[in-house]
Amino acid sequence: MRFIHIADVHLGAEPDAGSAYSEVRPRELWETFGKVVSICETEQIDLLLIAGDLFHRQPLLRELKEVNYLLSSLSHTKVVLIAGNHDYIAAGSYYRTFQWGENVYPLFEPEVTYVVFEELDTAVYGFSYFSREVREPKYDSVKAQGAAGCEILLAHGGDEKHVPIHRSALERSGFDYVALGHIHRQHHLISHYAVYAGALEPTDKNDTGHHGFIQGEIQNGTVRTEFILMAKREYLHLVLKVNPEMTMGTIRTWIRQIIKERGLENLYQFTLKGFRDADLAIEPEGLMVSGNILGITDGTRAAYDMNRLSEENRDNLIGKYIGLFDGCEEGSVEEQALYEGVRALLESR
Ligand SMILES: [Mn+2]
Repeated sequence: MRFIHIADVHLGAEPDAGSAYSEVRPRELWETFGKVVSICETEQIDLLLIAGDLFHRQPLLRELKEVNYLLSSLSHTKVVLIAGNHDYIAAGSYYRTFQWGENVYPLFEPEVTYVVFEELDTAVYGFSYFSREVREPKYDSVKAQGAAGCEILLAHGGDEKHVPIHRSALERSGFDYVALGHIHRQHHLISHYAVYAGALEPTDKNDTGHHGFIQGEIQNGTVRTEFILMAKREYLHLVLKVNPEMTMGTIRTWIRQIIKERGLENLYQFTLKGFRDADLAIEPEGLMVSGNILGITDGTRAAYDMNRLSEENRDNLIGKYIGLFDGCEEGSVEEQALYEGVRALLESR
């Protein structure tokens, strides 16, 4: 039995991307979702598992029609989905009445139910959110019922306000695979057994790292999973260590070079660290060389020549202040206080 597990597609979101991309980003979420569906078709995947938050908010009727059109085009793949905390089943939700294609199986109940696919000897379990928050650890008591040879749990949450998940309880639940959603970072909760697919595309500037989906196979009770990179863009938070030889011009060239190497499509946040020339004033706005830089933080320190400053200021407060830090360790809080203090004293002179 071969499956693809996706989560947190967040269709309808308008990610806080750089101004250069904010207009195309909502469409890209749809395109990547469409790409996953076409992979299911070309590879004749048996099951597509959608572990919640397919939509960023209450889905519009036309959005459901669009999704259903894509999913109904699948000639072989069965689709199972649950609603998460973002697309929870509200009182007036179109999820309540929507007529899905016959290969689509929503588990839209507030308590666990399951669907059995006899031809795959597989059962998929899950429940949906009916409110933005569910604080009960509802997965703790869920158990595989032996409804089929292969049993899968679709689950959404794992933090305090969204169904806290206890690993030990999950381990005892008896499933062959737990397809998790909600946490946007792809990772194994329990190796190969309980896996967060991560958001299909990053939807927030803090969704750093690779994004895509999980492709897996269950054979004779053995699960193999693999992460497939799929997202069109990645958010990168990078630290640049400057040195006193650098000017604004060289830093600008450096940033351009990094963006070229790491991908023009990606979205960047830079933090400058290290020692800059004491005469160099860093203006982050002057370093915004491309529309896909979301921010630049200056954390550099002026490279003061402490020996020279101490000599020149032997008779005043600056010299005495430097003297207090004699022998302080590199990178220590004391050293930081030394540089901050000297800067303040020089500026107030
Ligand atoms: Mn969620």
